Amino acid sequence: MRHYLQFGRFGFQLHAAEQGRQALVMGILNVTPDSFSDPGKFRHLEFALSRAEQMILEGADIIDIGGESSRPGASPLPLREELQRVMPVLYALRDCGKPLSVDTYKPEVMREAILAGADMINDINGFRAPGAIEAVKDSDCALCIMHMQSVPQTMQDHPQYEDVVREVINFLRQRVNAMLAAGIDRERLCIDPGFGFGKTVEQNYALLRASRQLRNELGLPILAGLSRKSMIGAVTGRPVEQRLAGSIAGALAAVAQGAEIVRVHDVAETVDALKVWRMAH
Ligand code: YH5
Repeated sequence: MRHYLQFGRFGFQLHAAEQGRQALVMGILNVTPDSFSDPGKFRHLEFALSRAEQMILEGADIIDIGGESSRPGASPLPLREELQRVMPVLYALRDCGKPLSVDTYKPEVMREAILAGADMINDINGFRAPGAIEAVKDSDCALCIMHMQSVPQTMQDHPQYEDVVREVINFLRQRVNAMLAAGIDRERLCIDPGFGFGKTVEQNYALLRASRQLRNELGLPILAGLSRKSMIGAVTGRPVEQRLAGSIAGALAAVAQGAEIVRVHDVAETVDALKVWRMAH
């Protein structure tokens, strides 16, 4: 199954095996100022831009800009604050030559980001917020629909499913249908099982093993984000700063299951791993 994904100004023939590899690498760009080390409030912007430049040199295909930490237990970021973090980075990277994704679930941020030229909206909430679908429908940016049970503050407290794979597929199908019903072109959509978002370690791996099934049942490309997550830590026994090898194995496992896009912190290492991986296929 080959997919075309419309990415705003860009279009990708996924699995076209261009550039010597078969999956696209989305580099994670967190824009989170630290008020202690950043009293002038601009160093975080400089830092984010140099990190983006580095990821592009390392072979990132997409840059995913996020202002709000969606880690378990994290509290929501006020709208104004999120805009103040994300928008300057988006404007500054506008002409970097790579598609720009914005990781947000707030319809107001989606609208602003699209006006500023974002090529993808990556919503951990699956476009469930009132007004989210309206905010994105009249554009041509790609849309990543992710599954999450509950909300980031409490999602890891008691993840509960009778059949996690079936329930994630049903959720994603329902969201895809809602977006298609709003008139959104199918070529703009990709889906994501949402590793770590209201799932136990076992449930995360059940979803990883079932990724091809998700892709085949829904007929849409898969974006997978496992980089440095607790599902890697749980198996390796490693703290977050020592999860590189485990994260690469996770990315390759997702690609083996048909994932077209992998969302990672460590771009250079993942690109290398995918280059070698591809030669064996
Ligand atoms: C995702 O999977 N994840 S933000 C906890 C960690 C490490 C990393 C240390 N946005 C995804 O990256 N968007 C995030 O433990 C995402 N898919 C998509 N589409 C969380 C994150 C992280 C959380």
